Amino acid sequence: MDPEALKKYSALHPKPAGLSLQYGTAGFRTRAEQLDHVMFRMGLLAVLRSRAVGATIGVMVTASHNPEEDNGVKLIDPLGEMLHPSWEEYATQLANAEEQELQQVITEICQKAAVNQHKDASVFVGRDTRPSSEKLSQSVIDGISVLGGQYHDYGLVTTPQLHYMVCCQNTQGQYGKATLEGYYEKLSKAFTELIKQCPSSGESQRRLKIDCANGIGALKLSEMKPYFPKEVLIHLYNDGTKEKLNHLCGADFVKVHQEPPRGIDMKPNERCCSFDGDADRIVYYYKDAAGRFHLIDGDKIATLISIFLKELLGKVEQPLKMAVVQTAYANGSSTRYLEETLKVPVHCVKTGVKHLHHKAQEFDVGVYFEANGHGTVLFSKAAESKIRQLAREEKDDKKREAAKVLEHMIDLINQTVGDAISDMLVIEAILALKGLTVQQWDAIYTDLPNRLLKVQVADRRVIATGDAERRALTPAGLQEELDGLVGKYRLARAFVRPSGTEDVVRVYAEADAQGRENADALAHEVSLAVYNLAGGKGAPPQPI
Ligand code: 16G
Ligand code: MG
Repeated sequence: MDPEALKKYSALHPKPAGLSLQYGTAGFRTRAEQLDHVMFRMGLLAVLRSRAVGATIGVMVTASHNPEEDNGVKLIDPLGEMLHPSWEEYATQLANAEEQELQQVITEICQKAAVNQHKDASVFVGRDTRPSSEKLSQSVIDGISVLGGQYHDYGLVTTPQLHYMVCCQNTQGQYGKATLEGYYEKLSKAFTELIKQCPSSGESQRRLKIDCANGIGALKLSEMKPYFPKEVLIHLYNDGTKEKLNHLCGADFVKVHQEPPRGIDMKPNERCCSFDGDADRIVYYYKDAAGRFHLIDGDKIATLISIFLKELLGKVEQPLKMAVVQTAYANGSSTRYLEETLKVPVHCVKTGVKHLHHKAQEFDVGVYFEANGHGTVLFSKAAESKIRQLAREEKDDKKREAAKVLEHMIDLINQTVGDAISDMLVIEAILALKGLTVQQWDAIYTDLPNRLLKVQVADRRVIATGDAERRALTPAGLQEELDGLVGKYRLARAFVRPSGTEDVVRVYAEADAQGRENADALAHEVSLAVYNLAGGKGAPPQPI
């Protein structure tokens, strides 16, 4: 490391005085104009991480579903996973170091993490379509270069595409080719093979309308279109040519508001879906003949995929253990359906992709989804090689055919992280193979009415949670209060947790009833309890 060069370049990316940021659930995220120094320093950190693990590391510049004015950055570990938690702390230290401390903090990280400064370093960089992203990714590159790292700038890519590239690179091409073309070819080939076996269906059943949140998903789907078989009739909306990123559209808007995005023309019973701003989340929905909106969220996506995989695993007759991983936000009806009807074990973990991903790795087949549409399926190495072997060598036709379908699913699913493009193709293939309409899919179970609210408090850290965020451990008395409120309603559940991305406490409530009144009333009562016991700020929450 050349201390003079570091000083000189760091001065070109100065840290605003007094600014302190934290590497949160999904990296750093805030107003774009506050992030230049963070980007430069994450370039530095990626080089250190690369040297520590002896592999290529990814740096993605994106703020996902946040407003267009925001931006963010997250690091990607060698197999396409989220940055290891022990390094999140280094990221925070480096981002917050004052100019004159920078050198010292780097030296400390190198000592603590046993980084060999003389090793080669390689970093892949990608960015979303935000106006600020190009310049900020240049700052990442400055950071990589000043520490002597090599980089490959993929330019505009979805977040999951960059995860995919990193994994391909570090598995010497075993996972696929580390190019966009390689990604398109792998996915479209697997998809084409799957739908070859489908009963031919009418045009209306094949059509899918996609709200791209005015983000990167639109660009990448357009690039991918020539690779799709002609049976695929996708129509892109909110492609970023007219409106602002994530504004009144995208997966987050649809999930939170439980209403259709603007800018999409929805006819009754048409299958539609929304991506988020960096295309790592997806939700489906439709409007019935009476004009009622039906949301099909991550829980129902997990259920559809689980039904399909369980059937196939039954056919191949292998002792492969499958489980579903959810968070406390999963609708109670989905958990009940998976456990009681489908008889698949369900595990609940803390919010955030890294927690779900980690848990899902414990099984031969681990299906994980957050209700908000983040999710994928992981196959253990052993399960994958067994399935590939059966697909090649099994004599029994039925078993071999089932193994082949599983093999194509393995290739179609982006196992590095939830991927809206890959998840969409998985879902479209399953619906086509099973001959299911969107209404039939929706009818697998009925969601309990639910409501999400936010409460402002002086310090959200006064709330500590346990049991995968399902119980409030502090402040004293809050959980007892919540138990009393929940006890008033049928099939009710509620929990509160400090947000990892916003300065608020989140409240979730669900309760059985014809309409949403009970869920709304419970959510309001829980919000008041938080306001009263956890130091509420401003006016008390009002009834919905
Ligand atoms: C981040 C997480 C997402 C989680 C959300 C919760 C990743 C890639 N993203 O967006 O999984 O659902 O945070 O936000 O891990 P909250 O803590 O503000 O509720
Ligand atoms: Mg996202």
